[in-house]
Order: sequence, then C-alpha cells, then structure tokens
Amino acid sequence: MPANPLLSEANRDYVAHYWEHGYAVVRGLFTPAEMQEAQRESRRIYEEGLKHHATYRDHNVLFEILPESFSGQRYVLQAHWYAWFSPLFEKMRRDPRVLAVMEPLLGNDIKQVAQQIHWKPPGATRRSGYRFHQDLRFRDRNDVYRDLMTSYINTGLAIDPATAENGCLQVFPDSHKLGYLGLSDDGPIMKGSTQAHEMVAAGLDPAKVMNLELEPGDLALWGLLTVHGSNANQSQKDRAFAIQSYVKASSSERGEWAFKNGVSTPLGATPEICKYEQLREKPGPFYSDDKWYESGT
Ligand SMILES: O=C(O)CCC(=O)C(=O)O
Ligand SMILES: [Fe+2]
Repeated sequence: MPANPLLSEANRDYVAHYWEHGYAVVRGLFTPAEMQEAQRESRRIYEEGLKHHATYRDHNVLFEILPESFSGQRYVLQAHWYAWFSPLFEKMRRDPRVLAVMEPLLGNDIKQVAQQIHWKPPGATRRSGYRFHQDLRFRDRNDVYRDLMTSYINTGLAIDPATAENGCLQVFPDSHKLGYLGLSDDGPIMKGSTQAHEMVAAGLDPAKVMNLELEPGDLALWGLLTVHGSNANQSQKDRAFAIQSYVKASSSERGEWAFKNGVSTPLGATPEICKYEQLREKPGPFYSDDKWYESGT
C-alpha cells in the first residue's frame, strides 16, 4: 500500500500492530495547537453538562451525571454526540487524518456509531474507573456487525494527557484472539474494579496489562474483542478522552456518515440510530432515573 502522506513515518506500522496485538497508538494525529482548542471546547461541553441535575438524553446527545446526592458535588462523567452542538468536534470526527488512519482497516465508506467524551473529575474517584471488558458487550451480537475486527474500530483521542495516575486506557495485548470472554457482564462497567481472579478465570495474565499513556492529540485504536478498561483517577488532573467508534458502512445499518466514498460528510438534518434503538420510540429529551452509581462499593 502506498505510504499515506497524512501520517508520519513513525506511525505507519499501526495497522500491522492492530492486527497482531488488537490495539495500536497513532502519535500526534492532531497538533498541540488544535488540542488546546479541543481542551477549551471539552471544558465548555462539561459546563453544559453540569446544567443537568441527572443523566439527560436528547436523541443521541447524552450527559451522564454523577449527582451531588452521591458525591457531594455534581460531576459529568460522559457526554455523547456533542457534534450536534460543537462545530469543532463535528469537524474533528470526520477529519481527513481520521480517514487516513481508518481507511486501511475499514475502507472509505465509514459510519460513526459512537461519539463520547469520558471525563474523570478528581472528586468523582469512586465512579471514574472502567472495569475490564470487550466492547462487543455493547453491541447486538447479531449480524448487524460482521467480521468483528475490521468492521468496527474504536478510537480514543487524548484531549488531556492520559497517564497511569489519572486512569489512562489499559489493554491486554493479544486478547482479541481469545474470543468473547464475558468480563464484567454481571453489572455496570463504571463501578468497582476487575479483580485479578476474574482476569485469571478469563484466561488473562494480570501482569500483562498495558497502560496506554497518551499525549493530547494521540489516538488509540482497539477492536470489539480487545480486552480493555481503566483505573479510577488517583491524581488531581482530569482525563478527558474522546472515544469515537467507526464502522464499515456496508456492515452496519446504524450510524452517522463520517466518510462517504472517502468524502468527509457532515451530520444530516436529523440524527440516525447509533447506539440506542429506543431513539425511535423515545427520542427525548428526558432525564433518566437510573441510579446505577448508588449500590456497591
Ligand atoms: O474511558 C475509558 O477509559 C474506557 C471506556 C470504555 O472502554 C467504554 O466506554 O467502553
Ligand atoms: Fe470499552
């Protein structure tokens, strides 16, 4: 394949790495200046989320709120599909550099099925970790998604520096070769932590876990079968991480177009079904009364 001029030489073996190990990191996809702007925009989105007393949904837009009744202060843990009110992130989701990364894996007809910022506000420690899981858990396991590793790719763009201390993404290299393991299928992933015996029972060696420490602008990639998670934030620095999931358009009826025949494609007039099938019957806006964060440790 001809070298892609949008990717630096150091970044050109990520495709082989993804195949071999189930994840990859592309360094410096966006510039420091662009990321400073993205950090400001991420804070603006956070402030927007803080206006909601509880988890809020309007079509694909969602703010996941940890309310003051639980933590003494209100925190925003996630925002979904902010492209609907953030022109900056609407453009970044379909930036030509994203196509350059995705094209060797997904081709050039690509839809996006998730867009989420995950914050780990220092005061929200008890609910800022993600137990180990495979993202296949979140998808219908029918034939909407075929050829798992190259019909669907998850990407995580570091907005803030992601470190071991503030709960960077962690992966089990090569775990995509093990099939679906059912990790954390017993409850919410944003609660508690995966115990070593659970990893061992699933055939994983806890010593093999890898921290993906990232600078702003670095992009991590992982597949539907790659075991990953992250620790709670143990530092005083937040970790804004922008997760975007891309699919080969021919293998998914869902999603918003990102690249149509290689052409960057803006959001249309109305939202498409992405993650939540309920979008059709219950588009919102509404507040959720799910208090998933309350029980347990
Ligand atoms: O934000 C993270 O560290 C991981 C999130 C994740 O894996 C997920 O939401 O599926
Ligand atoms: Fe995940």
